[in-house]
Amino acid sequence: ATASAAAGAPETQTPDYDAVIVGAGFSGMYQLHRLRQLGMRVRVIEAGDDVGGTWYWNRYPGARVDIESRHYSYSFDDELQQEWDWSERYAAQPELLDYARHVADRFDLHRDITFGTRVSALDWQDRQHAWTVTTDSGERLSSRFVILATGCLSVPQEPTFDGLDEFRGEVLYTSRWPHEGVDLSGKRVAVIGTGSSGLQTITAIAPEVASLTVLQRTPNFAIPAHNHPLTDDDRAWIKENYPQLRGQDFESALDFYVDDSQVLFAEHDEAEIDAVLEERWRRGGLGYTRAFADSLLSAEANARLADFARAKIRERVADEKLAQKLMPFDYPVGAKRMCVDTGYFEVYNRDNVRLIDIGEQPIEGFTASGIVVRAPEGRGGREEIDVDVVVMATGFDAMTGAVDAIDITSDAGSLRDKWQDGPRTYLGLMTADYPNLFTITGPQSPSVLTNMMTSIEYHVDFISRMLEKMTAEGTTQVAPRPEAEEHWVNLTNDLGALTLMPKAQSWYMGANIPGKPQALMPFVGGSHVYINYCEGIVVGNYHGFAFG
Ligand code: FAD
Ligand code: N01
Repeated sequence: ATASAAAGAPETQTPDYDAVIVGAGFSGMYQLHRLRQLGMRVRVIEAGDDVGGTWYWNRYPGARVDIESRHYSYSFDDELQQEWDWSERYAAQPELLDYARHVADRFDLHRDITFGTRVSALDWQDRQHAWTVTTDSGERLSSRFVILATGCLSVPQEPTFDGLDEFRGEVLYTSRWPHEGVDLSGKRVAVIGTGSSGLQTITAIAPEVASLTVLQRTPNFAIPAHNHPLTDDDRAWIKENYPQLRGQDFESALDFYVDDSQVLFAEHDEAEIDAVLEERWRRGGLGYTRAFADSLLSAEANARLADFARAKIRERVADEKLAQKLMPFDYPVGAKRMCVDTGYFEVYNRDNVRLIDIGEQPIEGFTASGIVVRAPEGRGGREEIDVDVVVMATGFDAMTGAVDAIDITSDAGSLRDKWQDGPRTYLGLMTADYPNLFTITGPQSPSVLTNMMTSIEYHVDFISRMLEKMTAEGTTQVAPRPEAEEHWVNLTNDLGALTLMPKAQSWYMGANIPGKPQALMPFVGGSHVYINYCEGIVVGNYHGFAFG
């Protein structure tokens, strides 16, 4: 049932809704606002009990953005950005959730959102040009369009360990942290996972817990945040400069301006290189890898960035052997998501913190009182670590997890089957044979490699413009042409293969989920390139899309 084959007016009555949006994080909220402005009848369905998505669910201690708030915030409404005051350079989760609630109140979004309800199935009705949407409360409704605002990092990865059920302490997931908070003071705590969530949690709880055991499978590169409270003057400056800041964001590779270098590594002389890296380190944040134009293309350039970052770890950790264990050696900088930290490595100078390298001391399982690992080399046998609380900071089934969790079918069969070897999309926005179904920041768009707020706004605007055009023209169906999709899949894969990204076992590659097909999921060509490409497609009368 491709769009072109099914061209023509739909057979029966008007669907219940013009659009159903799945998810009420920053994507779903803005999409609702935009479609309302077009006069569409819209319903949002959200599994959580409030807006905010990521910032509703991830309430672990220390959770905060790794992109400064002046970039990581909505740009679509000037009054909104002028009236909102960020308290810190990098906002923390409670403030981000407040911000999401403020936006929902300000634009009166709640009345069109059904909370506490999960979309379980979507079935395309080719003759009606509409989707049948089924929820876990048993409701069925029809909608012309469905927009998946389901998030790239919204399905937690919950690894199993032998004996976990027998553990009598508390098991907490960073991604589903209890809303009432948890008092960890004086407790013996273990954290499994040293990605961004793990690093932030570890840094925040180390001073208050009795003992902290960190179980590290892969060490991570971390760049200092240099976070600080914003002064009134800072806020005034930001508000005054928003037009310029936002303009720069939409024109940059990462969707936030970090002064991307245009100079290749080899064009620098030796003396310059350290100065360039020191300056990037001083600025802090994710712009570190933009120090050279080819940081993620040239193994030599990348190795230098890695050496420099490792030397910084050495400076921060008193014990040399421990510092060595905390250094990543096995993958290029930036090929796994870098962390942005505030005092992470210094945590290991504390007497109450112990690092277990899972490579040397694998986790053998759990007992009623704690975790069993292999004893340190030379000692033989097992070691039992008694703890009161285990924190799983074990990540997400990223990018495709939330889409795959919904049973999506059309005449072409199941989308899960279509994507069994990896996602296939056109522009990361739609997939052939599943008409009128959009993914915001979907796989094969820049999404997770960028400031997500900017990527979200661009996708929402793209979708909204397309639906406005369709309404004006009286068309009721759109899908990518299979050959356009084939081209885009090949282009994104080929671009990815030119970079160092596939050299890491990362969640970008699906490598963190046992059995998941390995494919580089985000588009690596830069958001500025992507936006220009998409705008070219719009100018070309939505080249590659078939309307009916
Ligand atoms: P989400 O915020 O994930 O919202 C999706 C919503 O859809 C969720 O509320 C979920 O409950 C709902 N949902 C999913 N499936 C269904 C279903 N079947 N039925 C009903 N509802 C469903 N990005 C950055 O750019 N900068 C950062 O600093 C940054 N920090 C992050 C920190 C953490 C801890 C995490 C986990 C992610 C971070 N991200 C960051 C990425 C972040 O996910 C995005 O920035 C952004 O919040 C995504 O918004 P979203 O609305 O697209 O998705
Ligand atoms: O998840 P992760 P995350 N046994 O997948 C380990 C965003 N974010 O929630 O690396 C033992 O990065 C796993 O080990 P390995 C950001 O985009 C941003 O931390 O696979 N260990 C890894 O160390 C980020 O990248 C912020 O070898 C196991 C960790 O668990 C993304 O969300 C904050 C294991 C998971 O790390 C995901 O980050 C938080 C097992 N069975 C999140 N399974 C900001 O700072 C997994 N691990 C803005």
